[in-house]
Amino acid sequence: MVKEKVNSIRTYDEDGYRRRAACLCFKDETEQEILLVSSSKHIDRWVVPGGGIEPSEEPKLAAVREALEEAGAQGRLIRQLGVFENSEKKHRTNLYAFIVSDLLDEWDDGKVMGRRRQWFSIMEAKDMLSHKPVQVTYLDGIARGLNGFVKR
Ligand code: UEV
Ligand code: MG
Repeated sequence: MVKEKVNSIRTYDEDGYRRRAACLCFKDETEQEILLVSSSKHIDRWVVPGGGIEPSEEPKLAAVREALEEAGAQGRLIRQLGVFENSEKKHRTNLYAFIVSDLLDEWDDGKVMGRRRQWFSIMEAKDMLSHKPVQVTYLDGIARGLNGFVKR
């Protein structure tokens, strides 16, 4: 199914790269499990929820909006993780860490395109994202101790 976003206008940075924002949606503060959503084109592939930043929209707000639209996830942003470039696709993604507090039973993409969502360990997620090499690098800075505690 092809997604049609009626009200979305793409924005670009000074290099002509499309501006995106995305959230690593963690189950809790231990940051051991993240929520991925199914790809719009291939329902059997998983991606990090995210998408285009709209005109005059703050990157953080775009990231939170995409988590809600694509995953039905509500929660709070806890930090910025950086800007990740996809030189092949010519887009740059502002990435944030987000702690999920609620998963809505009904959400936009669930209804409109049957988008799925699922929790994965960080290691599993890296495997699932191998078809999106830049998204694998989103997880590089996410450290897990042996017993699951984040070491900083
Ligand atoms: C991506 C797709 C993007 C789309 C869109 C889409 O599909 O990437 O195309 O962007 O991305 O994502 O679900 O490489 O990267 O149509 O999230 O529809 O597989 O698979 O070539 O706006 O940025 O799932 O990731 O074609 O640009 O160009 O956009 O969201 O969320 O704001 O609509 P996957 P592949 P490119 P577009 P975005 P979803 P949105
Ligand atoms: Mg998207």
